[in-house]
Amino acid sequence: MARNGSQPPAGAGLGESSRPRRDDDSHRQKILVLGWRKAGKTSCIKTVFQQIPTKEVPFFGVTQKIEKINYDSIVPIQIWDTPSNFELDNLEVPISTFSTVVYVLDMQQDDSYHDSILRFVHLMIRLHLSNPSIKFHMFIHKSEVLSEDYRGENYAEIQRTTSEEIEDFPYKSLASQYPNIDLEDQQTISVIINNLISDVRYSMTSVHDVTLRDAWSRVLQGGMEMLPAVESLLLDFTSHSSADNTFLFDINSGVILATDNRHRTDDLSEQVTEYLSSFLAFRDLYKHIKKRKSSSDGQAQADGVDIKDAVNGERQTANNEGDEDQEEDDEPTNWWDEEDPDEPWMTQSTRLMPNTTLALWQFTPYLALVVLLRTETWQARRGTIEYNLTFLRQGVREILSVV
Ligand SMILES: Nc1nc2c(ncn2[C@@H]2O[C@H](COP(=O)(O)OP(=O)(O)OP(=O)(O)O)[C@@H](O)[C@H]2O)c(=O)[nH]1
Ligand SMILES: [Mg+2]
Repeated sequence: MARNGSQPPAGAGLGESSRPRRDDDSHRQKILVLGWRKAGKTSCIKTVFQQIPTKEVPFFGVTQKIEKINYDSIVPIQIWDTPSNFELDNLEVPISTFSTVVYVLDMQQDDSYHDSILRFVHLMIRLHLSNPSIKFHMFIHKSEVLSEDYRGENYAEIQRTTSEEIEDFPYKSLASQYPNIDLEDQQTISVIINNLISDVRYSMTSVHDVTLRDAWSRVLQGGMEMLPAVESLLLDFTSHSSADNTFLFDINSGVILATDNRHRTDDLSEQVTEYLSSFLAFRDLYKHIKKRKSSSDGQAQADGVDIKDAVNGERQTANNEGDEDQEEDDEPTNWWDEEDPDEPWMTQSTRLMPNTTLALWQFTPYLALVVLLRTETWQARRGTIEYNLTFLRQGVREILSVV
């Protein structure tokens, strides 16, 4: 797991390196994170995208000014963490800069969440009128604090109140600010209301469990234009390999980027996410694996223990695919041009129950593939599965190269 022990170098992300490198951040999708004071905005961002341990969450200070957090995944993103007194009018960039807004609402604050919902609805309407393609997510946060019954009740109540407030909003009061939209016309308003109500995605979240990663997974997937193509490749792989489910993970954040969507349930995604984060907790053990070039014959070999050796007691097979991709040019043009085919990628399998096995392959420096399948299929068809994997990997590369 040679490259996983540390954070990827800034600006060396997967998506980013598939296109010309730029010093500015205009190529990043911008995600604006808003919310009431102490709702948990900074915690939602930093525990996932900067891997700050949950125990440090109580010590995040008050956010005083906008902080931009860059993260390189399939799609390079920039998350804007805002102070609670943030006003749209103080934004120094046009609203069209943002692809997505995440509104964090503290679900345990029953006394203030109605005010927070009103604020969300007001912001959402103004953002939507300025940029109708913007996507809205509400993280109903700190959910682990409430009992299960109470949590479900609050969750439903917050969604219901938000929809009601969208319906009841005095749209006419914004008519002078948006002269191009006829906010006096009831039919126009009805269309806006319907769009807004159906567009908000709600997620219950907590920094203490996998729900937060799941919510970010919905946010990131919403911004991936290539998602359907990747999903259909995963589906193809799953059926040709007689597997049950396949998940493509962003390794550093532990966020699912795509799945085959076959018999998938939220519970299953949560279990697989949990598995991956538990497994990656051991990543530091392997960070010293590095490739050693033998001076005599130029052969590369792994130095130290690789994950497969450690977990399964088996040899790591060198990953020889991608040779044909190596171009003569000195200038790397695609991210895989920088990949070393002899790099000891991590791979691991776990028998979860007598009949169920989870297998994991590091797929690129930043992506891991997790496959859930029957143990007997794994034992009988492992060679075929690894063979299919080379095609899946190639397919994903091709999709990413045209993005
Ligand atoms: N129980 C619980 N507390 C949380 C969770 N996430 C954050 N908190 C707590 O909420 C408080 C505020 O968290 P922050 O992330 O600083 O909130 P913020 O919205 O960025 O706050 P400001 O920047 O001051 O507006 C901290 O004391 C955290 O410990 C969670 O999932 N569960
Ligand atoms: Mg903050």
